Amino acid sequence: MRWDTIWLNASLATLDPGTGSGGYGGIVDGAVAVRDGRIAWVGPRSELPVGWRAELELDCGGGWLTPGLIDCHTHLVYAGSRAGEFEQRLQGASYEEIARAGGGILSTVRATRAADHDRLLQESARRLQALGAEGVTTVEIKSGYGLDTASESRILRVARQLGPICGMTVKTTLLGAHALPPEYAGRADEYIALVCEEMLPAVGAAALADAVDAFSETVAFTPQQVARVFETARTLGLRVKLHADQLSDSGGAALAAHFRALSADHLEYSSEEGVESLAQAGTVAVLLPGAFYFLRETRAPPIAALRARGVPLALASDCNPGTSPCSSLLLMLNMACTLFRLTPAEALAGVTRSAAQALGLADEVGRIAVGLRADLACWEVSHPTELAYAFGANPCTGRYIGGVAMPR
Ligand code: DI6
Ligand code: FE
Repeated sequence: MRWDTIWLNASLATLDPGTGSGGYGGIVDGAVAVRDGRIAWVGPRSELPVGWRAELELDCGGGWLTPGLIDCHTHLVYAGSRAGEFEQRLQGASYEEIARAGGGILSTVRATRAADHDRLLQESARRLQALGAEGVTTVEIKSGYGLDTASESRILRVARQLGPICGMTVKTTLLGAHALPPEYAGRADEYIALVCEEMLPAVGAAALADAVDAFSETVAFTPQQVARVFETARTLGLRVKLHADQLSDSGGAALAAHFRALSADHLEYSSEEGVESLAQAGTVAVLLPGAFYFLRETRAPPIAALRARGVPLALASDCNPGTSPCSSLLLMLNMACTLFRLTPAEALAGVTRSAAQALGLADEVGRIAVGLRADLACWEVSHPTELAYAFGANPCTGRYIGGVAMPR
C-alpha cells in the first residue's frame, strides 16, 4: 500500500453512515490515507494493512478529524454594512418595514453596485477567510445584490475568483430574483421577464452559476414569479433552490419540491404538507439559525416533522449584511442546537454530509469515505460534540482540500 499522505494520532468523525459508531460515524484512534487527492483508506489505526507506506505522515496531536466543513448558503459577496438598520430595528422598526421603505436588500444593492471590483473582492475575501479559519473547505456564494445582468454577473465572477485566492471550493448561485431593483419599482413582472430573458441566459452562456435561487416572500416575489424563473433555469439545465417560508408561509417548500430543488432554505413557516413534499422530492432542508436569531424570530422551522419524514437537515451561515452578518459556521452549530434543538451530531452532519447533498456534491465531499475528495478539518477537541457545545472558540488546527494543506 503506497499513499501520498496519512493522518495519524487522530480520532475520526467520518459522518459516513456506513462507518464507525454513533451519529458521528466515530472511529477512536483512526487513520486516513490519501492518494491523488482522494481518500484511499479509512479505519482504525490498528487495522492498517501491513507494509503501508506514505510520502507524508501527519500527526493530528490526538485531536479529531472531520470532513472539511461546508457552508451551503451564503451571500458573502457584497459591499457596505447595515449597522444603521440594526439600530433602527433595535428601536422597533421591522425588517419588512425597512425593506418597504427602500432600505434592506436595496441599500446593499446600492453599495455593491457602487463598489469597485477590488474593494468588493477584498471585503468579500475577509469573510471567506474567516470561514476558512474554522475548517470550512466548500462554500456556496449567491449573487443577489446586483439585480441587473452586468452587476449580478460581476458578483458571480468575484465569487469564482475568491475560491483560489482563499483556498476554497466555491459553488456559485444566481439569485437575480432576490428583490425588486428600484428602476423596476411597481413592475415586478417586467423584472422577472428580464431575469428570465436576459440575465439567466447571459449567466448560463458564461457558465457563471452552478444553480439558481429565488426569494419567495411577500417582500420579494410571488410563487408564480418564482416558478417562471425556475422554468427558465430548467431549460438551461441549472438546478434550483429556494428561500422558502422564511417570514410567512407562501407555499415555498411545496414550490421547491415541485421543481425538484436541491434545497429549500429557512422554512420557519413551512406547513406539514410542505415538509411532506420535501420528503417526496428528496429536497434538503437548509436551516439558517443566524437569520432566525438576528431577526429575533420566534417561530422555529418544523424540525420534528422534517426529522420524522427523513428530510436531510443542512445548516448554513446565510452570511449576509441584513439578516445574518456572521462569518462563523461553528457558531451556527451551537445555535442550531440551542435555538432549533438539533443534536450536536445532527448539527455536524448539517455542515458536512447534508450540506454536500444540498450542493449536489454528496459523492464528492462531506464524509470521510474511500473515493471521496480528501477535504478534511483537524480539531483540538476531545469529542466532536465540543464543536457545537462551545461558542466563540475556534479549535481548528488544520484544513485540507484534496489532501493539500490550505491557509487558515
Ligand atoms: N433572506 C435572507 O435572510 C437574506 N436574503 C433572503 O432572501 C436577507 C438579505 C438581506 O437582508 O440583505
Ligand atoms: Fe439567504
